[in-house]
Amino acid sequence: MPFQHVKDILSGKLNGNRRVKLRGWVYLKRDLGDLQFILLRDGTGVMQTVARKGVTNPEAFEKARKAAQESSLIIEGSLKKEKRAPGGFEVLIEKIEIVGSSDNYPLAKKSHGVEFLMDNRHLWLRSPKQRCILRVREGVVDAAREFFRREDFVEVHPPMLTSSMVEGGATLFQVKYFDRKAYLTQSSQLYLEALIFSLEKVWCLAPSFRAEKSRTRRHLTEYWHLEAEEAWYGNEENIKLQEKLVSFICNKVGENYQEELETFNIDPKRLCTVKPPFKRMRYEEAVSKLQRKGFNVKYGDDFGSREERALTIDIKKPLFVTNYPIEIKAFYMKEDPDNPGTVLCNDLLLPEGYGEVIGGSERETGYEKLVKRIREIGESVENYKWYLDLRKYGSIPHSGFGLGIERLIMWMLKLQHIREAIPFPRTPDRIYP
Ligand code: NSS
Repeated sequence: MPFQHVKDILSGKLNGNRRVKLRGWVYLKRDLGDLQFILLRDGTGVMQTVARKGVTNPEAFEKARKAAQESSLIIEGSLKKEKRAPGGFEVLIEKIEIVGSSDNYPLAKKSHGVEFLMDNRHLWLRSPKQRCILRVREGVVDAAREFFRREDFVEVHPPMLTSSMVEGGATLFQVKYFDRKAYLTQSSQLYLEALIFSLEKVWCLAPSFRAEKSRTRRHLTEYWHLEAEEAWYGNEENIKLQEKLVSFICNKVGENYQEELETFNIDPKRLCTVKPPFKRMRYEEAVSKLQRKGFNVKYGDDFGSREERALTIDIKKPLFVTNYPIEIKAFYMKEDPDNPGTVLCNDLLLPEGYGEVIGGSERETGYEKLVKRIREIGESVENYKWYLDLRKYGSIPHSGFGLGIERLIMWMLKLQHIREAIPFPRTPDRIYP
């Protein structure tokens, strides 16, 4: 007899009153003496199963009684409608096989401290909420892929081992590369810039690494970076693309992940109503706003989590902050000819205090200007020879951006900390499990 999945049964694909065969793990056990309830979890959902003394054969009843939380089981039985069961169905156990026992499951208690949960992340991932996050995460990536396909972008695969920095030497992870130095990539941007000369519009989803010592709720040392680069796009088209992408992802997840959202008490409308255009604010206006709120910031200071929180705590829509001063932004950003001293860039800040999720810009195309900026930040021009070649052979206007997947998920599900948005988070204090 073939195995069935819980999802197919609960969705009504398989009718009631028939035999079923399931395999999975004991999510919850209720021992009522003559009744042994086992909530069995497989990769797709949770099914109530029950062994009844006097009805279930004694051998199967005994195994059901013994099966502890998180042991793996194969259960055969008859399916029937049961209003009181989660999902409206119940399986009356006839046969049961304990595939793998599980004694003293470390997470059996109802509540645990965060550090304990993180030490047991490999087990914690089995819990209902964590499973929902993982599903939504897949939904985000799925929607992004659909979006880029519709917009005629080509998905590409840049390297993770690199020979130079993109986003500042302070957060570079150095690795030994045989007898040379190499770095873990901070962003695939420079490689995407090379690839647009071949394919025009490209995107990628890849890990980025930042040796950030800051222990905040929104920093990982390894995160998944969704980046796009567009030939012939100016800053304005780049901004429009970003708001369209974020809206598309939110709408798709809002439509297709209602059950998961419900688990987090989130009304799907919150995501379904995200629509362009987003609000915009120039950097200098943001500084004034922060000063009015009592922040000790002045023109030329970069914003951290606190400032971004203050800018977004009262708003319901994402906010673009544009035209940052050239001194505090990356070397590759193009100076705004209409507002010298500022660059054609944007950060996209998520509402309700969540802050930055995207950094984007139009790229500097002038060869000499780029050489000057590379020298100013103390980098060797030799290391960027290949990148500078892009300005020598058929240079064109172009723009791009990078979105932190975990930050988006964090906002979507109102997570308190970024560590829950990724299966195995890496932070300065944690590289286990
Ligand atoms: O540094 S960024 O602002 N921009 C770039 O890396 C550009 N080179 C991207 C591009 O134009 N192709 O990072 C982009 C986003 C940022 O807005 C965050 O959402 C996310 O990457 N990010 C992070 N997420 C989690 N943890 C850390 N440490 C982190 N750093 C950036």
